[in-house]
Amino acid sequence: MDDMQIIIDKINDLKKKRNAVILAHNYERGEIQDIADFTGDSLGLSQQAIEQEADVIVFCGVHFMAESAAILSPEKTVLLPEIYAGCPMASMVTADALRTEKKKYPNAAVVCYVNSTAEVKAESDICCTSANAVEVVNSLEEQEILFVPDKNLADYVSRFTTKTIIPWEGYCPTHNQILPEDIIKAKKEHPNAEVLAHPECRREVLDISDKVFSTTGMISYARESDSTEFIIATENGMMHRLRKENPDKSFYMASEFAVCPEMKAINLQTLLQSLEFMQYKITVPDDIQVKARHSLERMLKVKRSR
Ligand code: CIZ
Ligand code: SF4
Repeated sequence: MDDMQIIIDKINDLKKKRNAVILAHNYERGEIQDIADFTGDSLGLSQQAIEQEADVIVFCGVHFMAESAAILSPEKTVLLPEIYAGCPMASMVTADALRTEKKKYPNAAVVCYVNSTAEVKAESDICCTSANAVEVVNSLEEQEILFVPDKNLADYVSRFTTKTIIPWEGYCPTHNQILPEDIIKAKKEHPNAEVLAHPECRREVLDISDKVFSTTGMISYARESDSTEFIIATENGMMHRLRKENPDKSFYMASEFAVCPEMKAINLQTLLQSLEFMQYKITVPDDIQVKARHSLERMLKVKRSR
């Protein structure tokens, strides 16, 4: 038996012993996605965390995702196998800075992308994900929307609403560095491919893409579409799942640099250690938890598109 298989067997044994469920985000390493009980986007995985009867949720993703699971399932132990796995975009807005900005727009509703800290969620009226951002914004009564922290998602939403969107100056470094030139080059190399882009990409990229989807939207679209070739403008962890689920179709990265180091921080070894030592427990202080849960639960009542 090779070393890798030994680790995999140990993880599966410990998982049973701890009555744990392993959740992996679509951007995680292939081997982590393969060993997980469920793969998906942060919203889908948080909903799995609520539904599962397990005592322990091992969340293979970044900090804000494990935090959301802990907020929505406070009775379960939520573990993040690598405590330093954070989201640079989530760090671009703090609760203090948001409080200051809110004073400038007293009539605005605050919509916060789930890629944000629990403190920021607690300061917001409602959360959204890339799968439901337009629906969430349009579900609100307010005409002015302070949208944090992703300026690119804010800009995308502004095209599907009559509301005034006030964007925060945050962005995802991984998606933001995908450039129109990358798409043009990829299209030249693969003229029959459809371009699927994530709304965290800049407008100039979305403008020359065929479709804009969240990761879950891309997965269902790639399955349903008659096309057999796709150029994918999002984090490269998606290639694993797309290729695995569609062995007869071809997927090309729009940019070879679209790799988020934070989403690659967890490996089989750290996952094993997480189950062995029950680390790292993610908890949210009660007062923040209650307010952040309100923003998340309010979002869950709005139907998701893709
Ligand atoms: O919401 C998520 O999980 C992220 C970060 C991306 C997506 O489109 O699924
Ligand atoms: Fe954050 Fe972007 Fe990495 Fe996702 S891909 S965790 S948004 S930095």
